[in-house]
Amino acid sequence: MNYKIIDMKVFGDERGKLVSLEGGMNCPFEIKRVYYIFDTMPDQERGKHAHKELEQIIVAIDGACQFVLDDGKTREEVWLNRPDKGLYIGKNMWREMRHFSYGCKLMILASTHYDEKEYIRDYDVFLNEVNGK
Ligand code: T46
Repeated sequence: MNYKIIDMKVFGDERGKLVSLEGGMNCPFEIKRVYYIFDTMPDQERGKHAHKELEQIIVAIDGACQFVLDDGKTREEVWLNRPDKGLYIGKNMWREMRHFSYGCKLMILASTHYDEKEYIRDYDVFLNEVNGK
């Protein structure tokens, strides 16, 4: 499975806490894009796609949600619920996001600019890409 949880160093003192992500260091790729997801709803699902090239780190800055990760052979569920844990997802991994807490906020660091052509949004096409060759 081409994903892992990254434990981020927390710089904390009486003023609060701070986490830093740096491309090529604790983030394993150079960061080309940052986007965030907010105003999420518990009954709504997102994702349901894979990427041919994109690598990402996803952080639940606030709240929680569940990721389903699928490499075409195995499915695993991962909860994101801490701002000091990042979910790294590599290439060719199907992802689904669900069970969002109200007001969950996700920050995502991405290795490429946005390119809709690089998405695989059909699960059968994904299975064919990863298993069918
Ligand atoms: C992913 C998960 C975690 C853009 O115009 N630029 C962007 O950088 C992104 C990410 C999206 N968009 C547009 C494309 C759609 O019209 O925003 C709209 C919503 O995107 P999407 O339905 O793909 O959102 P999610 O939450 O299903 O998936 C997103 C990312 O697209 C995806 O790469 O891994 O978050």
